Amino acid sequence: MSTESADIGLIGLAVMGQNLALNIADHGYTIAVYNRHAEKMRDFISQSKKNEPSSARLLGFETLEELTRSLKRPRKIILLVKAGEATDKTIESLLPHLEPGDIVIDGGNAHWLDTIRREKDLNAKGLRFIGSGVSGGETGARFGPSLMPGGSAEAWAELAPIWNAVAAKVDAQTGSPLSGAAPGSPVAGGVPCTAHIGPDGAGHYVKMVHNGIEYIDMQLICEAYWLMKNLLGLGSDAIGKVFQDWNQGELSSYLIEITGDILQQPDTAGDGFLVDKVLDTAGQKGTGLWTASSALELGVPANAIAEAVFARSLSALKEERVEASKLLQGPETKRVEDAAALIAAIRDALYCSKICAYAQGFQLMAEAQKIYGWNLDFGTLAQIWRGGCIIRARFLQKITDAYAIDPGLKNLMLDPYFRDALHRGQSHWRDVVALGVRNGIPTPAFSSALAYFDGYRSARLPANLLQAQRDYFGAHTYERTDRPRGQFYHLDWPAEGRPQLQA
Ligand code: NBP
Repeated sequence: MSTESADIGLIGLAVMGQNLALNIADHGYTIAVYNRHAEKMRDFISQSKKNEPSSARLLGFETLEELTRSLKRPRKIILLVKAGEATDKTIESLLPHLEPGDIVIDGGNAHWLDTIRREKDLNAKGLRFIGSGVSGGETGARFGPSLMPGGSAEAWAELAPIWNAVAAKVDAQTGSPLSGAAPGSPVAGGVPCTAHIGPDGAGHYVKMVHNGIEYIDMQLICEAYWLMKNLLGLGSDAIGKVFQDWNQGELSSYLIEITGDILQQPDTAGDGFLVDKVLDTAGQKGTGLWTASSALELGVPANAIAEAVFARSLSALKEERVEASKLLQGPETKRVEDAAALIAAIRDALYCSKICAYAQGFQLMAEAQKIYGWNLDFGTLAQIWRGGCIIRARFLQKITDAYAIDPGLKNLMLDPYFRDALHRGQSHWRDVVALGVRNGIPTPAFSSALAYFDGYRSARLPANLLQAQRDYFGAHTYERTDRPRGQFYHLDWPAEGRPQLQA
């Protein structure tokens, strides 16, 4: 094997690594691959030789020394290993084989603070580091993911040609996703769904928020399904058709599309539809939790995103819920007669809640960038989520448009398009939440998004009483509405001037 012949290297040949390697090879780059357990690498290379036209550009290596020797300089090496300790261990074992200027690219779902630490450590050794979010699961990795790289601008400049080539593409005018003529065939033209997000951990932070939004998007869809099932008594296939229909309009998105498919999938192992047999418990990995806890730490009211994480936690209490269902009573669920009207109302509730969810995600990124010194381009972020990733949706173009009109937009809900949508949909949204409450059907995401909307549009909230309580028991002081901001008062509670209680 000639040395320095490969354009890029990749470590970690599980589902993501294999698919991204094939995608890179499809785009004309020679890629050197390695896996800790070499058998996986050998299987991958031999399978690819049978099935993949671009397999000649895949070079497999059994040692890191051979892998790094095969790479053009400065070396570019992608890590797609299990996030966390495995990433540190892999970097550790790679270090002896690298030299100043080389670039390590972590495509795993790393915590942004780990990425900041790793970049610092590698920079101190003269190496460069890019933490790149990769979204779209295995199909995205194979045929065009959304890629969110964070790191120095000059390291990004070296990676950009490959990242631009392999990323999903969207139409420059409409923002609609473009696809190749055949699976795996590179897409000509279009705007790549990648851009330099910012320094150090910016890419992984943005990927984390993307995943947090994915959580709430999925939960909102589940609540819409559950309301139709319980209030209208519709079968899964009929609800699937509603989602298919919604996918033609402003709710059009990958998640709505696959929901239509999922709901209409017959059970191949029995009667009826598969979804009705799937156990109602959902797990959660790190990124949803990280998004919610980052919001708590930064004091950003991302309550709907957090609710989506809690909804999964509640679903996981299956045995407890089954027991509780025998002991705790709620109202009887009453069927709604006018199916068309309720479906239209649920659609509006879903759209309004989605606007709030995205507003929260973007608020969170806006706050984080102040802490970490990033300068995020929110319109571009929405653009690179338009293709390749799980939350891709027509709606995202409206977010890009909103930030094009006003780059300093404080909250997405204030943009004229979204404001109008909220005004048009809110009556239905309130009806749907009220129906859920009256019938004992939990709608935590719809309800918390509505509470966010109502809270954000309230010039006055009851926090006056709350602050007075804090001053009463903890001398935390308060400001007054009739004096300038920044002047703090304390009362020695219970105080003079209080009406005397009658004996
Ligand atoms: P996994 O997250 O399941 O990781 C498996 C890979 O990590 C294997 O190649 C394994 O090698 C390697 N690995 C482990 Br585990 N410990 C290692 C160590 N100490 N040193 C070297 N290699 C080690 O794979 P994945 O699902 O393909 O995901 C890869 C990354 O991409 C993860 O960070 C994930 O969070 C992220 N991601 C995944 C998705 C998705 O849809 N799956 C989407 C977006 C991002 P072995 O074969 O020798 O055990």
